[in-house]
Amino acid sequence: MGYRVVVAGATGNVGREMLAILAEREFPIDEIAVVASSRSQGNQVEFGDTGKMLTIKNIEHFDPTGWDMALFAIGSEATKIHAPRFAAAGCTVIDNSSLYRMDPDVPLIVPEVNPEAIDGYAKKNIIANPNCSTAQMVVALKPIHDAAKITRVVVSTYQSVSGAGKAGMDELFSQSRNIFVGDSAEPHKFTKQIAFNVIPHIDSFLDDGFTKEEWKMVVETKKILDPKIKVVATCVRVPVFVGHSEAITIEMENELSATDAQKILREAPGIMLIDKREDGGYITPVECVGDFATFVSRVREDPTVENGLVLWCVSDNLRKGAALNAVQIAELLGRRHLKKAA
Ligand code: 2RA
Repeated sequence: MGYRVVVAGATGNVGREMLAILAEREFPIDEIAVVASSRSQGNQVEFGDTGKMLTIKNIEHFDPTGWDMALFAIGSEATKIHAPRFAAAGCTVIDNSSLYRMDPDVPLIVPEVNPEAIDGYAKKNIIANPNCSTAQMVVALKPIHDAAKITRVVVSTYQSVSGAGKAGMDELFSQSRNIFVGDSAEPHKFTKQIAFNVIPHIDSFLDDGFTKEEWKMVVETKKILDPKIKVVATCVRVPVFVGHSEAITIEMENELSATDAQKILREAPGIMLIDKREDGGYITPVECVGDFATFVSRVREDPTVENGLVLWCVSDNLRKGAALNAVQIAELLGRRHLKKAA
């Protein structure tokens, strides 16, 4: 016996990946519904590569009563309207927007890091999925924190345009083509030219000069991993279609050699260590696309502090950073609470 599952926002980058991953991981499903705004009503999407076509229903008119869980990838505005409605009808919402992430009554979950926190989900019947850049970073930090107690993290991100949705991907493609043929590279989605460029700005600016994306990395890491860890982030958009990269500098209370860190990371859940210390012996974003793992490379000791490490972390932002993590939360919810599947 399986679950009755809803995917909300099935036409977007993340919604499509949610369907693909539910199918790939053979999530136990008795019935699946896909919902989106009225604009997409009646369109069809494929359930992963199964050949099964699903017709999109209008979320406004969808009655969630009797459905077990809903994976939401519809943005904060629509989530504000529909998540409480689904949750009140008994359909547990796993939400990819930022709306509920810092709500004390909503668990913010990365299953490799804080699975036990899901036990508080019933307060609102909503579970939050973290921001993509946080998700992969905390997977990499968790085993190091367990071994040597991380005190401070300095992270610089190299985030792909797919994090900004299909419009971001379209802009990188069309600008690159236009530049080759001598046409205009006028930015629309991003604030500056993204093709053959990098932009040190993701999400809106806050009063202290940081961006909201940078703030999310700070507060979400504290909520998921440890409120005592200090984090400072610089988030940068790069001309890569899929796959976020991060250069992470870590300070720890206790000593941990690079060799011991490599050993620990090699065994850690969700991590694939590719660290050969030779030409090409590391992972780049194009190699992580479509993969489930968070890749870690270039682990080395930081000689400028007493107990420090530096590493490179790459992951498919549409997967571990969004859809995969949401499906892993659904699996965890099934294992710990909604135990109806065989
Ligand atoms: C980005 N973090 O990459 C966002 C997506 N959630 O823009």
